[in-house]
Amino acid sequence: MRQAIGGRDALVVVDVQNDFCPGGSLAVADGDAVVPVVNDLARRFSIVVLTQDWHPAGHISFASTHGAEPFTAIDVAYGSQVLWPDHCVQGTPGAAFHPGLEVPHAQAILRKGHDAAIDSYSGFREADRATATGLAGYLRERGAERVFVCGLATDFCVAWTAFDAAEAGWPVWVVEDACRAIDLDGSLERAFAEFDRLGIGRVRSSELG
Ligand code: VGL
Ligand code: ZN
Repeated sequence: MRQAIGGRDALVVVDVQNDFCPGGSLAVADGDAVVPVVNDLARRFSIVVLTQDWHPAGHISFASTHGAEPFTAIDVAYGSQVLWPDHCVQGTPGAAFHPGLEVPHAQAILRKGHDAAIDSYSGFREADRATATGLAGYLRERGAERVFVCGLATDFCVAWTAFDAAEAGWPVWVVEDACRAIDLDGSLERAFAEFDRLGIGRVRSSELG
């Protein structure tokens, strides 16, 4: 369905970082394909925020921290934690935005997952589901009335960011062609089911403008 984008619409661009693109340590298949789509999409929004996965070395979400295999899961204080290859370590090239990302008018960069003991897929709330990142307050103060989410990966950080935006009360859309998924053990299907349950819309970038 076509939708007009206006000054009170916010775009949250999630984790378009080298480690999630081909050649990166947690590469999402075809992850870099979102870059031109995101660049073009972001030009239609005046409120634009980038999130950046930003872990200290030895982060709780790294398999290496636990001497475990990547893509397995363990129980931690806040529940189940999927263990990933080391990725997006603060200040490393893998944590940098993809060099082709061109969103110079983005006003805020929200770094998440910076606490060694708590992961944060969501741009709004850490994985303990209690620690706020401040993004909701930021968007509220900017006057955002709808939230559009895109980036990497559809079924983890994009999904959790969309879930929390919806829970905070915003109408939310995921811009599907501006996302790519990891798809680990049915995670994409579960994310889509949750989008439906929470009333999160799915839209293509060509429908927005
Ligand atoms: C992400 C796994 C671990 C993401 C971040 O950006 O989707 N996935 N950290
Ligand atoms: Zn991460």
